[in-house]
Amino acid sequence: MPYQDLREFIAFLESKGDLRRISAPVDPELEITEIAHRLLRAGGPALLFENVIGHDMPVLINAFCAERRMNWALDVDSPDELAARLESMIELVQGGPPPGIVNKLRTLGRLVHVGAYQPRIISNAPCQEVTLSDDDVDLYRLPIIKCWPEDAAPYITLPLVITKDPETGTQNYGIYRMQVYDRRTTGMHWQTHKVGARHYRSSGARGDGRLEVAVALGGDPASIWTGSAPLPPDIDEMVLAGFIRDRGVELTPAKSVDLLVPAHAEIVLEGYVVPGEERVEGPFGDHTGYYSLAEPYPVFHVTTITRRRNPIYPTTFVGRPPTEDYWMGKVTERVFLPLIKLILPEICDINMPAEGIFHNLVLVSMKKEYPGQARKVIYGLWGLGLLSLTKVIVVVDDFVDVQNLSEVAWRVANNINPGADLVIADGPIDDLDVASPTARFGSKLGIDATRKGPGEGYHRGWPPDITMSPEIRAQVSRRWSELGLDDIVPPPNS
Ligand SMILES: [Mn+2]
Repeated sequence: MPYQDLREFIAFLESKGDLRRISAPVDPELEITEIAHRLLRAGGPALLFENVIGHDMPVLINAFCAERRMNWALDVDSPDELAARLESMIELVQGGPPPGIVNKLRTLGRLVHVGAYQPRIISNAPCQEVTLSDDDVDLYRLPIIKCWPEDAAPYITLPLVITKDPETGTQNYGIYRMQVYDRRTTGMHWQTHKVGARHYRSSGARGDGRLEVAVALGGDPASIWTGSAPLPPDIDEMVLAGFIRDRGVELTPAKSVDLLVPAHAEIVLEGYVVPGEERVEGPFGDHTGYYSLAEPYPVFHVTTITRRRNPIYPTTFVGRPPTEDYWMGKVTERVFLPLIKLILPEICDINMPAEGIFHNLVLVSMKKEYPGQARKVIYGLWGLGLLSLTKVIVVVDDFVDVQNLSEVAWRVANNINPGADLVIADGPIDDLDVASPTARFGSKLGIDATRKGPGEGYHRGWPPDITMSPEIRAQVSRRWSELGLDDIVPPPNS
């Protein structure tokens, strides 16, 4: 059975010895970050702070910042399992016809409608055991942490922000940070290219006033993760969560807004944003490792809070990579690879190393069959969903292990002829990019580090890799013990 809620996941982590309860008093301002950061760097357990100064609500942090905990969260041995399940489902849905690009895109669309994974609507939801409205709404009663010294305020950092497309009625779930302005208002940092921001823009375009928003804190771990995943706009995060869990997620109607919210969340904030109303948001210590500077963003007005009787407040912090979002994003990289291959089938593997915080550096291996194909991959990725924000794309041949940064550096440094192998282009860039003089628009670099052939103007004959002949390797293995070197290099197969 999949985890019903956050507390079942906490209990599981505890049973694995991978969660530590801390009963000493801790300050939600900076102190929790410093403690959690030290544990993160040490590869330590998830933390449940039970005695947060000024609050009676426990704080969960570091729940996802290890490969093992991400795997447990999604109930897999490795994210490749999920990728394989997704791949076989794609094949199933795709059926017989030759998979042209249009068919492939339809496949993606059809995945949305797989009934077994659709959310189920329930009443009497745990997330609504207590309802607070009007003057009882007070965000300062939540143990919201201030992550870094220059942060403008405390931030809600692990919210599942729920909005509905004003045109189609489809709900979207995204994780966007929320700066607390006062008891009943926060910032809503949905970045330009995120679906929440699209809903906000189209509600403004229609001029019909408020866009209703609900924010779920806590819930089952698969739902939390899917909120962080860059799904195409019309793919429902809760269907993906249902697919991962092999069981539909339970939702319930919110109390004061026309939205469905995860029934097993710990806390739900209900309210609205007004098109055109913006307020300075930031600075915030971001996952770039820099503070993102103050900029205007929409304002979220909280009108109602529902919660469990004894809720747990989940949070995270980001900073110089790797921080927790790296492990959440690594799963995204693995799970989305089959979807990327639907569009660019020559791609073998992808690595988004921690240092590149996803969109700054993407390493790709590909099977090159014709001249210029690496550029096709570069341009293709720059046209594909949120990968369009990628600043640097490095393409290597299929036999290069892109998960091995040393090998990639070696191949790239050797293989490129910079005058011929670099592509510089302009396009949309991430809101958080610090280098471009213009926000959200800037330049990108593609590096073709594949072997070149005559079709690409290279006529010298690409040199072979150096490897020892198999006969000699076998012979030396057989004779290894005789050489008396076992104490330095153990004999093969020992
Ligand atoms: Mn979405």
